[in-house]
Amino acid sequence: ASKKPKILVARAIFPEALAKLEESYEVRSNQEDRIFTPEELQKELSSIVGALVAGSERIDASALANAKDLKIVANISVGYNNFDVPAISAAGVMATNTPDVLTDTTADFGFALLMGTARRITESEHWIRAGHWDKWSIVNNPLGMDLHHSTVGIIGMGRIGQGIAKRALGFGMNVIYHNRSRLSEADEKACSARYVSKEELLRTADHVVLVLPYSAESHHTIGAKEIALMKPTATLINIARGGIVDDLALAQALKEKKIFAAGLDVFEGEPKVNPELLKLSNVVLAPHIASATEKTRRAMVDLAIDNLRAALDGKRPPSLINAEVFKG
Ligand code: 8YV
Repeated sequence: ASKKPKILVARAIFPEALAKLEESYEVRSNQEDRIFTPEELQKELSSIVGALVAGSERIDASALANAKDLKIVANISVGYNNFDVPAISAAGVMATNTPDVLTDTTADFGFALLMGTARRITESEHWIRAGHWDKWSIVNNPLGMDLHHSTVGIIGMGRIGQGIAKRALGFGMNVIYHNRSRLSEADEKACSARYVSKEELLRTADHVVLVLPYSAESHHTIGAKEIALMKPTATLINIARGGIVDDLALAQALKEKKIFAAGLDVFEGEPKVNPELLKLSNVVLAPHIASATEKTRRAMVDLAIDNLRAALDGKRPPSLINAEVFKG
């Protein structure tokens, strides 16, 4: 029998990263990438000391019920709404995420979605493929909304929100934001962002970008009532989490042209997408890819591994969420 500590890698990772892990650990890997059922996950966690997981794995009291040897769950993701942190802490398990390494890549994508939505890029491609180009005219084109000199309203002004604000400055945009707490004066200055109430943001922004973490409090931050405050010319971008937006209310509003368009990277109940959204042309859809560049996904896996190794070596993991569990 191997004396190496046993770990679980719950989703497929890059083969080189897996090979390195196998030098130090007995790895139960899941390279076939079939998502575990809650019962399977509970069983998998019962015989290991550390686990690399992703948003697809819900880590709560039930998942941890038999995890007597578990020391760390390392999320390959910055958002950790798949973690019930109090339950993980109660089980004496360290929880970690992957901040910073994905900030710029995710902010880039937020901007890509913003531009693609405002300027109707996917609709334009469909227009060409459907053979409509020969009917073009000055007025009959996929006419979009401008970004330059418009007002962008960012809800959730953490690292990624600030990254979007800095990019917006390059487009001469006016940046307003809303957040649980105000940024320091220095941080506000660095991205020339003005703090406003959520209501003022919704009423005045030409483009609303959502980058806040998901929680019970942020559930349906944007629903019918909030959309009603927005300009009919406004766009809405969600790169945060499904559930931050009431997708059905959004689909209804887009159908009735209450707002101009939406760009969505995340969905309620993903990977399923509300069928009402799929019927619309004024929505740009992406399959949760804001962090998905080769370089960044590798950096996320590497940071999750650094967290796992540190915890199993008795060191403080670099991105520890529940500091109270660490006994140095
Ligand atoms: C992940 C993400 O790809 O980091 C996050 O919060 O949403 C993405 O980068 C996804 O959560 C997979 O775990």
